[in-house]
Amino acid sequence: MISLRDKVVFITGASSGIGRACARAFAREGAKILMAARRLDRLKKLAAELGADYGISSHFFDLDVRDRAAVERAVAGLAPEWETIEILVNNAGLSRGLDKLHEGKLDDWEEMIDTNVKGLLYVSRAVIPGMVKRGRGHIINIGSIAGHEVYPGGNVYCATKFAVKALSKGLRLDLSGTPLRVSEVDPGLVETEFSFVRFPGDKERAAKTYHGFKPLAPDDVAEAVVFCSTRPPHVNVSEIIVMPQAQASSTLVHRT
Ligand code: NDP
Ligand code: 8X3
Repeated sequence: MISLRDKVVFITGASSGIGRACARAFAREGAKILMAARRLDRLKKLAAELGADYGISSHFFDLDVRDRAAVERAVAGLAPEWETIEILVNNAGLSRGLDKLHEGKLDDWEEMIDTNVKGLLYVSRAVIPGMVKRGRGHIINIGSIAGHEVYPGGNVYCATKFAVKALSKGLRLDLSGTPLRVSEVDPGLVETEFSFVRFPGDKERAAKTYHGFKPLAPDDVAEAVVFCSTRPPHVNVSEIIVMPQAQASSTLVHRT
């Protein structure tokens, strides 16, 4: 197993859900945590928790991954202590709506594509050259079961997660011959703010997503992420699909 002690781990979308759980899980291993999201108040609170609970140092900044110039500026402006990113967790992402494609809202499409695909690309493009130069690094993309199976109304969200899959595979090919690793962790239903973001203003519908079965907790996913990153250097966990026991596929969830 590789020790994560004092390694710089950069997590996008650390203000909530899976990203937040990843920050805690890596901090538990003694890593130095670099966090970005738009809700700075949340990151500030989490940074204080990480220090109090695990005695590690963390650094956070406000970032909208859709803003290409801001991503470039933020990564280029990191202090020497934080610029040596060893693990990048590309987690920031969201879904909007569950409309049939021919009835879909174009703004929703733009937001999902800009965040889940272009945002992931901007962050990767800014961070990976440093990893290549240093000859060390691991990129862990958070995909989804939605990147394996399309479900009704999932159209564009699923397309973004299929894109994440293609980008993980493409990156692995392009980094061949370097010591860098590329993993993808693809969860099924995880109870986070995800559904509340998908159905803004409809809390009842959002909550229903998780009714009648035990969904994954963000920690379940974070454990898989940490597992990928702690394998010996010759091991690359390419892909992990992690689902609730009650979820057999994107479309079949046993609810009682
Ligand atoms: P949450 O809504 O709880 O968290 C999403 C995180 O992404 C937040 O921290 C949010 O931060 C951040 N984020 C969203 N848009 C941006 C942006 N433009 N710039 C920077 N950060 C952004 O959802 P999850 O934890 O569930 O989602 C995390 C990832 O997991 C996503 O990629 C999602 O697609 C994926 N996933 C989720 C599953 C689930 O069932 N929950 C299953 C499979 C995959 P802020 O708003 O503060 O910017
Ligand atoms: C999130 C899981 O099934 O709601 O990626 O799309 S699902």
